[in-house]
Amino acid sequence: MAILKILEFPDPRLRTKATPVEVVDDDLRNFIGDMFETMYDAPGIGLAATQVNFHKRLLITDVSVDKDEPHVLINPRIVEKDGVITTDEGCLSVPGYYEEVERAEHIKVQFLDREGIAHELEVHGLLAVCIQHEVDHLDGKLFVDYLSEAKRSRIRKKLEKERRQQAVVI
Ligand code: GNR
Ligand code: NI
Repeated sequence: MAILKILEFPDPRLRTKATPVEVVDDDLRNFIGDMFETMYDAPGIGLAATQVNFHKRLLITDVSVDKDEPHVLINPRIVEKDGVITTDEGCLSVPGYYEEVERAEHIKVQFLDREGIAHELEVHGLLAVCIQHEVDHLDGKLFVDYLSEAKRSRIRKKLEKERRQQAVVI
């Protein structure tokens, strides 16, 4: 197992559109293990492969308090969306910033699990929000894209400045 490096906004690699997973094999399952270790270590409630520079359609989540409800969604497809929910969203690729985002409150999603078996899941609330946030990553989209240009560029400038200062220290 290994903790993977998480790409941070405005890294252009976060804008990559991920392509479908074609084979679910042991290599992929090992990588999924590394993704869970990375997500729980961060800590976060979700992680898309895009964030760890792997551009295949794969995401994981665990929104439980006890961190004992892991979900693996390979080639996820959101086939129904209903209702509206506003959440204070954060992102491991936009560290330190939280902003309100509106999404569907209830979704139906089709996907393969880590054995390659097809499932359909109906979820609502935070898990639905998290899956939508992760599917956005797979399409190269970030929650800051829902904010005003002014807010997004303020966040980008602050993160770029922080990174420059880190570069000096190291
Ligand atoms: O850890 C995370 N918390 C979170 C909170 C509200 C809405 C979405 C999220 S996902 C985020 C982890 C992450 O960046 N996943 O891509
Ligand atoms: Ni994110």
